[in-house]
Formats: sequence, C-alpha cells, structure tokens
Amino acid sequence: MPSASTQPSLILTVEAAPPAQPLSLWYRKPAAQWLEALPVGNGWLGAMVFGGVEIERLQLNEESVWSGGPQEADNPGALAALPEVRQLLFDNKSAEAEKLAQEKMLCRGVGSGYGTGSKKPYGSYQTLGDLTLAMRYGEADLPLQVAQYRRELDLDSAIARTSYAIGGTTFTREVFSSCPDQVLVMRISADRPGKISLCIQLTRHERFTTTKSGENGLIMSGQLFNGTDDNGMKYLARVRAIPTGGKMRAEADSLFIDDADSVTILLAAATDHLPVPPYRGKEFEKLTADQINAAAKFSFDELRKRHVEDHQSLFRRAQLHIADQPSRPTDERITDVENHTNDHALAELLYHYGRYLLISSSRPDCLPANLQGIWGDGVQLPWNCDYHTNANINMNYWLAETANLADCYPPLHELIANMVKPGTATAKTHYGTRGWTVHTIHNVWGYTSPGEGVGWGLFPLAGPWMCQHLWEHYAFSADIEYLKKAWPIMKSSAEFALDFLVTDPKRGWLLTAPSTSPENDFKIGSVKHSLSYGVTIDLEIIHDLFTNCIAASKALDSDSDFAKQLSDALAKLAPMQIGKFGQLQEWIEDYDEADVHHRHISHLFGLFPGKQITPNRTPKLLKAARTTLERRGDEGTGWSCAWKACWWSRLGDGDRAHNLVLNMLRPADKSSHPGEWRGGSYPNFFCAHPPYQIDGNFGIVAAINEMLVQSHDDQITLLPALPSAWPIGQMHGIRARGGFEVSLDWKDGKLASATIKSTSGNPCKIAYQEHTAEFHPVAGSSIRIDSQLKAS
Ligand code: FUC
Repeated sequence: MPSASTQPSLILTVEAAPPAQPLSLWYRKPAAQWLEALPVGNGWLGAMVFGGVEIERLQLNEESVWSGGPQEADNPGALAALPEVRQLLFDNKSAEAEKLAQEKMLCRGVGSGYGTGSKKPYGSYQTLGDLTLAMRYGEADLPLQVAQYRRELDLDSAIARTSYAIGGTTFTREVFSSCPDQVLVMRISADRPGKISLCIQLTRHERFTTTKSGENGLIMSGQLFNGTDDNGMKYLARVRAIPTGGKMRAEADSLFIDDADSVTILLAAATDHLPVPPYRGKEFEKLTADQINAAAKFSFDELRKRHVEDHQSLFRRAQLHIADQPSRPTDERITDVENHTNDHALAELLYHYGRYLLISSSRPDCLPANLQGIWGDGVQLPWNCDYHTNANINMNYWLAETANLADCYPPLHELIANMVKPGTATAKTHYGTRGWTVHTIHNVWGYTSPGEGVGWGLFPLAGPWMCQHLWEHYAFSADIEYLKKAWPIMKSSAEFALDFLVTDPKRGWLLTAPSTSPENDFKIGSVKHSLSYGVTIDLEIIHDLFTNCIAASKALDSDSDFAKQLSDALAKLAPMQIGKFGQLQEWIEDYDEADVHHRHISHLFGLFPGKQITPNRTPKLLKAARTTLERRGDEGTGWSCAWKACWWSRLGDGDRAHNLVLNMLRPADKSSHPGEWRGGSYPNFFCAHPPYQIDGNFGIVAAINEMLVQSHDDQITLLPALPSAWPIGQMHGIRARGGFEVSLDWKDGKLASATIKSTSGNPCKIAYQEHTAEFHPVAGSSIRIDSQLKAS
C-alpha cells in the first residue's frame, strides 16, 4: 500500500458547489498535511479526516493514550528550604532565592523534560494510530480525473464528508464519532452499484501489532514506554468492516473489499488505564468488542441519526448570527483575512467551531480537553499535550457555561477532584500546609509537583485557580446539590491558601512567598529574575477563592467559622498596586518586565476570569488594567489574543476586542518560531499558538460571549462591548450567572430586544447602557424586554 504522503497526483476538474449546510468548513482539495485535515470526536475518540481520493487517512486519537506512568515526584527536601527562600526574597536577594529554589524546591526527577516527556516517567499524550483506506477505481486511467471534489465538516451535524466523481460515478464518504454508540463510524458509498474496492489497514508510528480478527475485522494493539521500562499503558483499536454487495477477505494485517455497493466501517478503541469510569479499565479488550457488537446491530442510518440527535441537543442550544456565510472555501477565506475583506461571517464560523470542538472533545466520563483537545499526531506532542494550569486548561473551559455547554464541563471538575489526593501530598511535602494544590503541569498520572524550572514550574496557586471552575458552575446553574459536592474541594484549597500565606515583614500584609507571575520575568538593573513574592495574580486568585468560599458557606449555611477566617485574611491581604506608568503592578515592587509584550498578562486575572476589577467597584484599578493592556499591545500567541479579547470586552471596548478576533482569524504565520510567536488560524481553523493549541479556539468563543453579555458584576449587562463592525445580529441561548439564559438581537449597533429565561427563579438585574431594570421571574418563565428594558 502506498503511504499517504506519496499520494499519486490527481487532476481535479469541474469545481464542486458549496455544501448545503452554511455552518461548514469546506475545501476544494484533499488535505496535504495534518493542519488541513478535519477533526471529529465524541469526547474521547477522535479522528482527523484527510479526504484523500486514492488514499484516505484517518489519523486516530483515544484521549487516554499516554506514555509515562505514576511516579513520586514531590521533593522531600523542599520544605526545609522554604524559610530560607522566603527570607532571601524579603531581603530582596532575588538571585540567591531563585538559585536555592531551583536547587531545592522543584520536583524530584526530570519532571516534564521541558516538554519532552514521552520517554520520561511524565509521559506524553500520543496518537492512537492511522486508519488507512487504499481506494481502487477499476479501469479509470491514471492520473485520476476527479470532478466536483469537496470535503467539508458540517458543524451542525458533526459529520466530515468527502465527495467526488470519477468516471461518472460519484463517491461519498461520511465520518463521525458517535457518543451514544461509542464508536467511530465511516460510510463509503457510490451512486452506482459495485464500484467500491479498497484495502483497509491500521498502523501506528511505533509499538503496534495489527492482525486480522475473523474475516471482517482488524485489531491493532501495543504497549507504550512508561519512562523506565516497556510496561506502560496498553491500548487496543478494533475495526469491523460491513460491506453491502461485493466480496471481502482478511489477510494478515489487511482487509480487502472488492466491488461493493457501500461499506460501513466501525472503529472502537480503549486503553487499560482507568482515569475515569465507565469507559476504560482492565476489561478494555472486551469493552471494545462489546462496543463494536452493539453498534453493528444498528444500520448506518440509525447510527447516523442517533449521533446527529445527540450532537444537536448540545450544538443547537446557542446561536449567533452576524453575517451570511459566503460561498467560498474556508482556507481561501482565512488567507484573505490579511487583505481586510471584512468577512465577519468568518468570526461567526470560528465561534461555532469552538463550540463544536468542545462538544467533540469533552463529554461526561471523559478526560478534559488537553492542549490539543483530543487531536494530536505523533508520539511526542508539543508540551506533552498535557494539562497546563496557568492559562491553558483554564481557558479551555471559559466558554463552557456562557456557551450553554455545561454538560461538557464535568470532565474538568472530575480532573480537579482527582488532583486532591496527590495535591494534598504535594502541599504537605513542599509547603507544610493543610489542603491541596497543583502546579503548572498536570498529566493523566496525577502529577501535581512543581515543574522542573522555577520560572514557570513554581506556581503554587494553580490549585486555588482550578477551584474557580467549581464555583463558576454553581454561579451559572445555582445548583446547590452540585455545590455541596464541590465544597470540600474548595474548602481544602482555601486551607492550603490560608496556610501558605505569610506576613510580609516590611509592610505587615498577608501574601504568598515564593511564587512567580506565570512565565514572565522582571528586571533588577539588567538582570532578569522570575521568583518573587506577593505577585499580583496570587493575590487575585486568593481573593477569588476566598470570596467564592465565603459565598458558598453562606449558600450552604455551613462552615461560618471558616468563612470568618477567610474574611479576616482578606482584610489583611496585600492590595493591588498601581505602578509608575499608571499600570496595574505585576509584582510586589514596581519592577520593569523583561518583555513588555509578554504573552502572559497574569495580573489581569482580577479583570477576567476573575471579577474583582469592575467599572462599578474598582474604577481606578480598571483604568490601570487598561494601561497594562495598552503597554502589552495586541500581538501574541493564539491563547494570548483570545484572553486579550476577553479583557477588552470587560473594559467595554468592543472595537479593541474585535481587533483581537481579527488577529485570531488571520492565517497562521508558518515561519514563526519561539520568540516571534504570532497567533492565527491554520487552514482547518485550528488555532495557532503556534504550534496548534486548542485554548485559542475555546478562548475566542468565551471572548465573543463577553462582548455580547456579561454577568459578573451582580447584574446582566447586555451588549457591553459590541464592536462597530457588527452593527446587526442575533444571538440566542447564552447563559448568565444566577441561572439565566439570554437571547437578544440588535440593529444599527443598538439593542432591539432581549429575552431572559430564568432557570432558577432568582431575581435578576439587567443593564443596557444607561438603563437598568429588575425582575423577579419564576423558574422556567421568560421575560421579553425592549431597548429601554421595558417588559413587553
Ligand atoms: C505555557 C505557555 C505557553 C504554552 C504552554 C503550553 O507554558 O506559556 O505559551 O501555551 O503553556
């Protein structure tokens, strides 16, 4: 079988019409590289569909396929060094403090290997392998004359479709990953009988054996490296082909089908690792067999119907319309963004794509979306494709509530719950505290120790940040039963924070020491440092956690003494400060940043995703936050641009936020390299850090929601940052805190009408420009209001 990369050339003739479904990504040629292929997924089983004519490649992923294994990485010597590191910091001996912390306070072992964990105990997320179909077209002359070629990803039905005609026969392939039936499904059909002939194989970059399974199936299995020996995770993928008409035979590691009318292919996969029930575990071989047997009982049309219903129950909950989709291929539209074509419908498509990607990579009983969701080719993926907790996994879920996808949130909540046990050991060993925490990197093996470099790895406040996600689910849903379950995790995190706080000997403030402002350095003279104390983001995270815990204790009517301890600590917490440029200070002293354009602007946590800095409560800090953003500028990696769009929305500046949306849409600069990172979109609309990182795809959806509706300042604010580029539009189904669902439409840049549906029965205050109104809806009712906020 020829490999996908040596595909013989084709001649593409007559152009295809655009797809019927306007919310589609579509292209006029097969994907030549991974970043052109189209993703499908059911939360845990994914494929990148290339749409080749002679060779079709589906690069496969199963979300738990990880090398590495569990390890003891906490450093037993860390705690002894803590008092000296603190003292050195308080004495302004940053270099000495940093040196000591690097030697004594980081993880034991090599940690993540600075992003090269695949051969280390830390491990790396990896590809599952490739499903390859070598198509044969009978007597057709070479090179093949291919008419009306089109491949597309229909976001509304979550189906990747490839269609083309050869010698008068039209071939169609449809691929989807079914959540209800837990298999990947592919259907190959033709509009004439007996035209489908192909060979099916399952392969992997390394560590695999494929054998036939009966006369209609293949099994690929293997065991990964665990960083010390070959006894790592076991995985298995199973394929079954179901042709109608024609003949099928299995030989060694291949299935051959000749002259069929159509072929349905089912694929199931699992590992023996059990991060979350019920999908995986020791029974993984049986599980995959059961999944295939169960799915094979349905016809293709039934499988498709069940999948589409399931997907649309989530995808159709939120809608946004700002412009009609033009009938041009997606890659051409992205290329044109640099030419200022004002293709506002492309922003709308990016919005829907982000929602599609979350539905496809994060479902209950799965792992949360990692740095690339669930999609990744290779055995060493960028940054091990793990869970980074200082911007990335956090951003992955900022859209979950506002985009009405709370059903996709549980995987993160589950991951956080699973951090508590290892994170309790880490907190005790490293800092001698109660409670739990995690640092910058986390993997499926429960890694919570500080990473191997002080400048990025020593971020003890990542655990308290994670707890924001627990509170936010309650804030949006008002689900008290959920809060009861989340409370012990939040409380334990607050105990960690209480114990970790120390009194600054100079100023008497309570603050954190040691810590870093994630990944940014400051300068003293010409020398760069990263380790500091009382860094602004720590104070903001603690404010967020403690205020959320105080509110939780009130809502639950429990732990009032503990809540009192938290309010007392808050009263003594170091304040946020304004520096010499009028900017919000990033560190305890008004140091200069080593890189004034640094992608991380962690000290704006209080503006977003926090709620400490608001126009009503802290106007001076709000102004300082604006100055900080002005100084940093609008360039940056994909996720950095998305976060900036969130901040500009919170500042009420829709045009600046929109500028960042445009940065996300422009073609990814392939010549970029570290040091010159510039975000944008790849041809398949994956967000470029670069390299590809999914956080930008998710973050920009959160930002667009913040442009249209905000609900963090004890009111629901309508159109707080509507850009002038979108004078007319409608949006439906955005969630707001307190238990509300908001739909609205606008004309000439002004609110026309809005509908607020209550799901909780809480009172609500609405604001639009100078108008405010208060309503007391009963749960399940809706209020329709006009541009003056008068109920109609
Ligand atoms: C942090 C960020 C990088 C990247 C990586 C996965 O280290 O600073 O920009 O997103 O995570």
